[in-house]
Amino acid sequence: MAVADENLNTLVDFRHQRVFRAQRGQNGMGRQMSGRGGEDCVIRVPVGTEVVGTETAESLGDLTAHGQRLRVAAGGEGGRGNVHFKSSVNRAPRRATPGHEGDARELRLELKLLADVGLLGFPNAGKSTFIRAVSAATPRVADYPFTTLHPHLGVVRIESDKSFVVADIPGLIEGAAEGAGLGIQFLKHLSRTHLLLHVVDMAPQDDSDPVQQVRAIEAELEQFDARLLQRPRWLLLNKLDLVPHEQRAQRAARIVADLGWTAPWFAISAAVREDTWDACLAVQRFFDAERKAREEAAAAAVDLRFAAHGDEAGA
Ligand SMILES: Nc1nc2c(ncn2[C@@H]2O[C@H](COP(=O)(O)OP(=O)(O)OP(=O)(O)O)[C@@H](O)[C@H]2O)c(=O)[nH]1
Ligand SMILES: [Mg+2]
Repeated sequence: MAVADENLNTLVDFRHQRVFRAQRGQNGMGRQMSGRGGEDCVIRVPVGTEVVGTETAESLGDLTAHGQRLRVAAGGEGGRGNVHFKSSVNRAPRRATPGHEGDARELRLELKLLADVGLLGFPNAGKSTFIRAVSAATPRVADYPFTTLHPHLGVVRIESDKSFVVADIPGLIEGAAEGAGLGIQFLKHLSRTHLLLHVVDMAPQDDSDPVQQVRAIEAELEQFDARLLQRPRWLLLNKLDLVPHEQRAQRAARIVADLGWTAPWFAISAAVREDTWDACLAVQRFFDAERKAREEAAAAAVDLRFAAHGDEAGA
């Protein structure tokens, strides 16, 4: 039995213990006693864990809420006691069945973060700086690549009852899909997000070109999972503060035009928190609209059902 536990954040405990055994069922006994069923073995996993059967590679389920339980293998059944074999002929049977071993099953646990928004970008683009600017999360920020080695989550609280979760993941570089840099292993954390924020350094100190950098990340995404490219993705043109005032609008407009970018984009400075909040408000509006559309679709489905029943009644 796997149980989601919000107090756990990682699967590291499973490095040490890899085999879990539920109890074997007890044998059946005399005196009208059946053997007890084997006790379930409870495995605590972080919220967001997906359990996959290794043999079939089939997902057995997602544990997405604290306390949610998933039966991944059955414990041993108890044996039946002699009373089950009693008949009019044999009133004191000496028979009972043995208890059984439980299922043995090889499983793979995969932890996927439950974030609404995923940050994406080259190392040093300013992803961690952004999440620090807009949430209470405090991932390390430094001027060398691969400062972030593990994903971090930050909650962006817009109003008391409106918030969304952003995942900061390690930077990607060209060739990540083939394992360069920290590789692309972290992209799986983006699989459940609804919106990607692609952070780009719009004022690179070397001669790299922001447009090229966006294209490079897109190519990695496509290689990893083309569906990620279909996901809504907005641009955060970061480090605006490094661009002289009079060039800002023009520089941003040129990048957007060169990319042929049609989705929303924002020129921001994560370091001095310029326009970072505007971007977050837009993200919240995106989720509000998404929720409204979902609710309307659900309401329309109900209407249709009523209409269908109405027709039946009329016929
Ligand atoms: N001037 C300026 N510097 C910034 C801004 N945002 C980030 N930086 C700097 O850029 C460097 C990298 O920032 P990080 O937030 O660590 O970048 P990251 O994208 O998380 O990098 P990795 O974790 O290595 O992938 C740090 O030195 C930051 O201080 C910004 O808006 N303006
Ligand atoms: Mg970082």
